[in-house]
Amino acid sequence: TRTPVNVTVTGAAGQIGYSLLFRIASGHLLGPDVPVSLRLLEITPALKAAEGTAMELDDCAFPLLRGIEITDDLKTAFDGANVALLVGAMPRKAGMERGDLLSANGGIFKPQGRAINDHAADDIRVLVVGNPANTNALIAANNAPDVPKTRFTAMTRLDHNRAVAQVAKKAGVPVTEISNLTIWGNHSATQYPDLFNARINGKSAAAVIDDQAWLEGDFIPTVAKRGAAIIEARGLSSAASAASAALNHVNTWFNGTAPGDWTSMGIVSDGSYGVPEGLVSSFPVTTKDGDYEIVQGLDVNEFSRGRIDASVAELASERDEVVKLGLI
Ligand code: NAX
Repeated sequence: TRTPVNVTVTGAAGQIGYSLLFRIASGHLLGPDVPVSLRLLEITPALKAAEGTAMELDDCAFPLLRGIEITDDLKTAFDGANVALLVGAMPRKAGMERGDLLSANGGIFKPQGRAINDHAADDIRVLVVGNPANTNALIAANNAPDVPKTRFTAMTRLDHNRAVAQVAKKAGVPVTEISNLTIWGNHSATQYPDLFNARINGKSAAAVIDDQAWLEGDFIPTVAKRGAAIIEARGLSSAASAASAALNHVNTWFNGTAPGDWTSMGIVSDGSYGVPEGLVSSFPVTTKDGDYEIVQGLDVNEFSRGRIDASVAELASERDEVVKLGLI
């Protein structure tokens, strides 16, 4: 029998955690034949709630679930971790300045990056979900000097999936006909969902839809502001869809993108497409066996260039702020 993969989930007692853990344990993270052992990291006051979730996980008798450990200790949580999903973060509260938000999250992601550096397995792969996801990933990566920076990624797959769904709806086709979509930049309202390189049934999506007014006035803002629309409708932020996207992100990372297609991941830039090296920005990537490569040579028209530059400028200013705060 295969050795279980150690999967660490932070913020395990939260909303996303509650949607995520049951699907990890039933094989949706790594595949239907990969046993997993879960490490749940929570802050001390939330340990009891995490224990309740663990009781329910036991009660599902999932064949792939080989163990659950619940802890508020970083070393225990990341010891031997092969995959880490960093979900727990400090949300923005009313009246909070961006510096306050980044500083509060630095207090979480700096020590977590350090603990991953010191205790995780050599093959560790990290997905940051907690917001501001790109900059939290930047902080964690820069505090783990012995881990290759390529192992730290931020989630833009939810934005990607939202964009796929909107394009499919507009074109009146199933989501399976949409491919080659890209989210560029930050997981924030400045993100740029790129329809010019996307395809519907193999044909240029922008040409098939051919409606710049819809693209600018409807599609981009709907995707970029979807999180706020969910809060408005549900009274709570996206949880099941965020968990589903996190599973997609890791599953695609290990099991590969389809031939000819790609996905969107927030990754440490190597300077491609004019995104300054070192920033954690979303790119089109192909994946295979836990590695990824940025898709090169895509056409970036003037409209796309302006949008990408604006989102990247926001990332650069977040980075400048965390440098100023001494977090990286
Ligand atoms: P919840 O507030 O329901 O849960 C967060 C959990 O994290 C809580 O149980 C809290 O105790 C725990 N936590 C806080 N600090 C911690 C620490 N230092 N170590 C371990 N656990 C800690 O939030 P939820 O709705 O689950 O969302 C989690 C994060 O995902 C938020 O930051 C949210 O903004 C972010 N999101 C990111 C998305 C993305 O696409 N990248 C989309 C969905 C979501 O909004």
